[in-house]
Parts: sequence; C-alpha cells; structure tokens
Amino acid sequence: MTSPITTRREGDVLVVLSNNPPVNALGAAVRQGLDKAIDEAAADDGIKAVVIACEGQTFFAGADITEFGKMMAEPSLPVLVDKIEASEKPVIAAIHGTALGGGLEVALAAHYRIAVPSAKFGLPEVKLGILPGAGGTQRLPRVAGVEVALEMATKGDPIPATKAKDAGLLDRVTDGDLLTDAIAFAREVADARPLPRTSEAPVTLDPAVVEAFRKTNARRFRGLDAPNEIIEVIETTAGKPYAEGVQRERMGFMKLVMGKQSAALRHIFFAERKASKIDDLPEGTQPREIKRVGVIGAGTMGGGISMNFLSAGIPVMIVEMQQDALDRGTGVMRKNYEATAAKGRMTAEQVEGAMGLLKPTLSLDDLADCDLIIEAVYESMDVKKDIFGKLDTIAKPGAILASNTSYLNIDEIAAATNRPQDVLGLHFFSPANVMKLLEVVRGAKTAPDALMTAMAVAKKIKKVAVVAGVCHGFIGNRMLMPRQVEAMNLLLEGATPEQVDRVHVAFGMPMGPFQMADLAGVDIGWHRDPTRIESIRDALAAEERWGQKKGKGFYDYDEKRQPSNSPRVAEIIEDFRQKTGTPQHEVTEDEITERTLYTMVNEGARILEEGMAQRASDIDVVWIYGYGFPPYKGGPMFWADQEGLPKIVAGLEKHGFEVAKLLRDKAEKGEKFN
Ligand code: TC6
Repeated sequence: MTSPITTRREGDVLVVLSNNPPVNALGAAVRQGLDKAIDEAAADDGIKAVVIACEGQTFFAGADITEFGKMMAEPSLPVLVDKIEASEKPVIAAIHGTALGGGLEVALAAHYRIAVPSAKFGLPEVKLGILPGAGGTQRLPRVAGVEVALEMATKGDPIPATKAKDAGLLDRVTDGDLLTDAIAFAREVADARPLPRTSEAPVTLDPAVVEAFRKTNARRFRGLDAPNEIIEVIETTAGKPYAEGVQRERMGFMKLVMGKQSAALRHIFFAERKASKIDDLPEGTQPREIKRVGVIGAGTMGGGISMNFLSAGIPVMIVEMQQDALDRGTGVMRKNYEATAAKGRMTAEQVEGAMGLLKPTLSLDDLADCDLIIEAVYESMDVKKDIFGKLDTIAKPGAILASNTSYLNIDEIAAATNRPQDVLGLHFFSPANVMKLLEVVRGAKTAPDALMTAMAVAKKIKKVAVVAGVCHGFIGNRMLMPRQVEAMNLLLEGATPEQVDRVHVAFGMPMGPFQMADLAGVDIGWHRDPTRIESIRDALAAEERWGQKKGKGFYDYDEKRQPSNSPRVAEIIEDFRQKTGTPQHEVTEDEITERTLYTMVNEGARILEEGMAQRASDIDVVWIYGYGFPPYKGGPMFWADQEGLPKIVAGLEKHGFEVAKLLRDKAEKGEKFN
C-alpha cells in the first residue's frame, strides 16, 4: 500500500506532504509516514529543516475518529508529536484549511508555524466528548496562555488566522504561496538555535481566571464530562513539567474516551454526516440548480426561512396577502439581522447585503421565476391545497414546490398539482434562522433529483437535513405525541407538572413537556371555544393561561419570566382528577421516564418499521438538532441502545403499552438500533 505521506527535497529543506483525503485525518498510515519522515530528515546531513504540509482541502483536521475505541497502531499521536518537537532540525508546519484537534497538536509540536489567512485553528475534541490527548492541554497554554487554552479546548470552536496570530499560535501569516513561503521560512530558521520547543515554555496560572471561567460557563457545561475534565487538567498541571502534565492529560483522555458521553457524541458526529445520504437514489442523480427562492408567508416561520437563504447569498421573493403583514415581516427580519450585527456577528454591510437580496411582493405571480418555492402559511390543508393549485399554474417547469407543514400529508398537497414529482416537505424548526434541523419530507411521487436538490440546498444554508416519509408529524413531532399524551395522563394520575419537567431536565433536556408547552403557547391547536372543556389543557386555555406570553400557563411567571408552581393549576388538575374519577397513585421518577421517554423510543421504532426514517441514527439527529435532546446521550435511539432494549421493553410492558415489533425483535435477538 502506498503511504499517504511523501517526502521531497527542496535543496536543504525536506518537504513532507500528506495526502489523505478527505480531511487528512491522522490515521495510522499518516502517523507512520510522518514518523519515518522525521527519521529521514535526522539521518540526512544534507537536510537542515523540515516543512510539514498537506495536500487537498485542509491541513490535518484531527485524529482519525474511526480509530477511537480500537487498539491504536504505533506510533500513537502523543508519541509522534513529541518526536516532532524533539527533532534537532527545525520543523515548520505550513497550514491551510483547518488545523483541528490532533492537527493543531502536530502544529504546536512543530518549532514554527506559518498559515494562510483563511486557515482556522481549533481543539474540537470536546465536541466528541474527549480532551486534546496529544499534548494539546499542555502546549496550548504554553503558547497562548491559560485563558485562550481554556476557551478553545472547552468550547471547541475554531479561531481564524488573525486571532491565532494575536494569541501567539502562529509565527507568520502569508498571502503568498504557502509552500514556497514555508520553505523560505525554513531556510531563514535553519540555523537558529536553541529551537523554540513549546513543551519547555513556562505556564502561569491565575486561579481567579480559572474560577471565573468555571463560574461563567457553569450552565453551559452542566452534565458534561469533557469540559470539566479539561478545566481540571489545565488547572492542576499548570506550573508542572510537561512530562507530568501529559501523563495527567493521558489519564483524562483514557477516562473520557472509554466513557458513555464520548461514545454518544462520536455517534452523533457520524450520524449527522450519514443523514445527508439517501440510500436508494438512482446512480448519477444530479441536483437541480437553485438560484432564486420564493417564500409564501412573512410570519415568524416565513421570515426565519427566508433569512437562511439571504444569509447564504440566495435572493428571496417573499409573498404576503396584505401590505402591513408584509412590512411587519420584513421589518422583523431586518431587526433580527441588526441584533446579530449588534452582537458583532455581522457587519452593517452584511446586513444590507442580505436585506438587499429580499424582494417583498403581494402577488404569487411574482414567483414565476423561482427555482424553489416554500409555502409557510398556517396549518390548513384547504389553504395549502389552494396555494399549491395556484403555484402549479404559476411556477416555471422544474421548480421545486415545498411545504413547511409540520404535520399535514405532503401527498395530498402534491395531488393539488399536476407535478407531484416536484413537491416535497421542508419542515423547518422555529426559530427557522437559528435551528439547525430540517426535515425533508419525501412524498410518494417526489422525484429523486428533487429530493437530492433539497438535501443540497440544506447543506448550502447550513442545516442538518434528515429525510422523513409522509406520516402524521413526520419523525420529530410524531415522537413528541406519545410523550405529550403520557405527560398529561401522569398529571391526572397524581404527578405535578414540576415533577414531570424535573425528570426531563435532570435527563438533560433543555426543558420538560410543560415548560415547553408554556414556551410554545398552551393555546396552540386549541379549538378556541372557552365553554368546551375536555382536558386540563382546554381548562388552562379557557382561562387564558396560554403560557409565558400571558405570564401564566402550567406555571405562574414573574416579570423576569421566572416560573413558580401555580396553585390555580393544581386546582384545575385536582378538579379533572375528580371529574374523570382517575385512580391516584404516587408517581415515581422511573415511571415518568418509562412513560414519557420509553414511549418516544417505541414510536421511533415504529417510524423505522414503517420506513418513515432511513435509519435509527437519523432519528437521533432529529432529536438532537430539533428538540434539544442532550447530545451526550446520543439521541433517543442511541440512548435506548445504551440503556438496553430488553429494559425498554420491560418498562413499556409494565405500563401496558403495546411494544413496537421492531423494538421487541431487536430486544429478543440482543440487537441494537445503532
Ligand atoms: C482528535 O484529534 C484527538 C486527538 C487526540 C488523540 C490521542 N476522522 O465534515 P465533512 C470525514 S479528535 C475521520 O462532511 P466538511 C467525515 O466523516 C478529532 N473521519 O466535511 C466525512 O466522511 P464521509 C478532532 C473524518 O468539509 C468526510 O470526512 N477533529 C474526520 O464539511 C468529510 O467531512 C475534529 O473533530 C476525522 N477526524 O468539514 C474535526 N473528520 O464523506 C472533525 C471528517 O464518509 N471534522 N471526517 O461522510 C470536521 O469538523 C469537519 O470534517 C471539517 C471539514 C471541518 C474538517
């Protein structure tokens, strides 16, 4: 097998090039090649310096994640980076693309670093539930200081070259040809001695800085093993010799990589990438070109959806029925952009650039030129059919017609047109300009290239897209339904809203079912007849307990929107318990978990059984990116695997639920979903 690492001489400089697509991950063959290259340089008297660079789209983007959890072939990355630093001849890392994780650790072990302005630098290991295990927790504080190291290693977000240079990570930034300039740099430093060895630099630690960092980020790191371990490693090893520090780092790495959280986060990393792949598309299917987008409805959803395209530089024609609604909608979009700019995440020019791509109109006819039209009006099948019927006569041939419905039948909507092959669902999540999930709903007649286009567009607007089949609520909302039903039943049988919510928050969800109802609006989907009271929810809605927006819902809220338990809600619940004659019992935390979380898994199994999701990991992606399921639990199906499917089946049976066949079969055969 040929090595991904090649070497060539440029006079007295040894150029070491990695070619390991797609991201130059530091797998075994790359490590072995680099190891040999360092030996080659050492053994050759004609070589005075070494340049390490990568071909393709990026510098090393990290260790090869697929190797985690397996026996690591020699040399390991920690050994390799130390060998690079120990080289008697200067090593220069020449960086383009992203130097991430192990890639940044290789760069930090080099004696000098040069990069192009577009390069990015980061330690994203924390997002995989691990810590930088090849000297990163030791070298980064030595190069950039404890504060920068804490920020980069615990949050995992990459920084641009300018910032990296300011922080001391880079010696040089070049606008010229990277390799040429790196070789020239190597010649300049060929005779410089002593060589700057990062591991030998001192670290100073101000305990107050660490304490403040812990405090500021306490909420963000709640329940997460990796960031807390990273802080501890950096804190306890600062001031100690490098050799001692890396030993502590190794211990932390081993603990985390063997842990459940890391397994879950690595699962999600690959699940997210797998989700974009559609298993049964005919070979050679090509996406259609999307140059112009139409959005029908300038409300919260329509506006949010439009912003995604504007931000990606795609012009949007937005349609409303009334001028004031149109003005209000576009006004909100501008305000949202301006708020982003005020936070320093956009420039004023970028705001104007995005808004300049927006064309408001009152006429559907103006959509004739659009390649993709997304309907985002309220949930009424009749209204949607009417709109799609009209679009059929207006839209150009080949335009994709999408509905943002969260529940309705896409096939029925498609049947209102003479081009069902061009119709599909694009279910955005609110706020649509922020939430990363996009459910792409594939109708019975949706053409393969239309589906592929939707996936390609999703990537362009930076969404994580998952394909769903046509069923009530698709993947996410369909699984939410049994949870809601059981949460309400639990109230009737003796639980309080606070008790149910507490179990969900302790599980790691951002909020429980009743907190979520209060945030979304208790009146959503309500029949609007205050005299018709058939459920606890009806009773709340009739008293205008519509949630946070009214200062009262399942909870009472103060001016700062802080919730407290509501005596009035307790009365309403008690009233319903008596009216329905529901037998009371003490509801335990286990029962809440079994009835509200196991039932979701059960519904997920049905979704798989019916082919409404392509794979279990797609369901996990939906819940993580659309509903705030804790990523460190890997999504509901992965979590169920970890709990053990026989336990889930037993829990469901205990409460008399019908167990999905797929779930039962897998449990009996000792199989898993993922
Ligand atoms: C680490 O370094 C620890 C060190 C200590 C050791 C002791 N390994 O994201 P894309 C695959 S931890 C294996 O679509 P982009 C990915 O699965 C690591 N495979 O591309 C996909 O495969 P597919 C720290 C990897 O251009 C393909 O590459 N590093 C790895 O949108 C393309 O990926 C990270 O966490 C990997 N490390 O974004 C960085 N990375 O085509 C993780 C990617 O078969 N990577 N693949 O589906 C990224 O953030 C992004 O991939 C990117 C490129 C920004 C590098």
